[in-house]
Amino acid sequence: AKDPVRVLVTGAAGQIGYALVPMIARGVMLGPDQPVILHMLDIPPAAESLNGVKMELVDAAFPLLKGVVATTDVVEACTGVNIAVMVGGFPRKEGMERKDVMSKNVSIYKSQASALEKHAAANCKVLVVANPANTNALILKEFAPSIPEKNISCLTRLDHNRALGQISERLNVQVSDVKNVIIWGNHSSTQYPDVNHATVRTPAGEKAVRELVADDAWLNGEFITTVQQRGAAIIKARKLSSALSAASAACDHIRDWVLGTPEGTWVSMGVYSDGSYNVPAGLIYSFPVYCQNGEWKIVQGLSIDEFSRKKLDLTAEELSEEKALAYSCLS
Ligand code: NAX
Repeated sequence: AKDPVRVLVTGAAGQIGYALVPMIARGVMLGPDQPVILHMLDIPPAAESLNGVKMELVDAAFPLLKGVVATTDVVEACTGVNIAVMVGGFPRKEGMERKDVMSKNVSIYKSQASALEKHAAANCKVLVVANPANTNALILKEFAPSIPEKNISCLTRLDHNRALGQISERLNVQVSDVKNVIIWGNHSSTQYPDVNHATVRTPAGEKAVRELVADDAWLNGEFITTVQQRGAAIIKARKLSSALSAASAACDHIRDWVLGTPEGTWVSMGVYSDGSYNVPAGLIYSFPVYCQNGEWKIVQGLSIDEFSRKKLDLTAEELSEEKALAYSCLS
């Protein structure tokens, strides 16, 4: 039998946490033959509720779940973890300035970076979900210099999956037959959902999404804004932000990272830019990636037309501004 993998979920008493921990304990993230030990962190006001989640995990009698650590102590939470899913953060409340929210999250991610660096297992993989996800991940990277940058990422897989879902609905095809959409840039409304290289599996072979949809006005307009604004549409409908889809996307992200992407299929991940596609180096930016042997690699050589170029640059500019704002909170 395999040794258990220790998975940290921060903000585990929150809504994404509540959807995510049972998925992990059922093997959705790491596979049906991989035992897990869950580490759950939240802050003292949520301690009682966190303990309730722990009670439910015990009550669910998950065969793969070999242990649960539920704590408000960041060192205890981070000790020995192989995977860290950072969902905890400070939400933007009505009337708050962007800078105030940034400042709260910068201080959270700075201190959690140090705890992970000192206490996590060697080669721990980190996924930041909490917003502003790309910039929180960047702060985490800056303050955990001994964690290799290839081990730090942020979640744009939900946006990626939303794009697959929109194409599947529009063409009335199975979502599992659609692949290779791309989310470029920030997990925000400036993200660029790109279908220029996406395909659909049909009985007559693989066909380009552009060819099948045959409506560039929709693909360059409503499709993009629907994906960009989907989070807001969920809030409007549910009076709560996306949770089950975010939790599921976090599992997809880690699963593909650890176990690999299928041959010929890429996914979107927020990763440290090396300057590929003329995206400024030093930002955490969402790119198309292949994963193999536990490592991601940016897909190279895709053609970028003029329309796309502008959109890649716009979301990069927003990330550069966020980075500057985050740094101004440090001083
Ligand atoms: P909730 O407010 O339900 O849960 C957040 C939890 O984090 C709370 O239990 C809170 O007590 C805890 N927390 C706050 N500060 C903490 C700290 N310093 N250490 C540990 N825990 C802490 O929010 P939820 O709906 O679960 O969303 C969580 C985060 O995900 C938010 O930042 C949200 O904006 C972000 N999202 C990111 C998405 C993505 O695709 N990247 C999509 C979904 C979601 O909007």
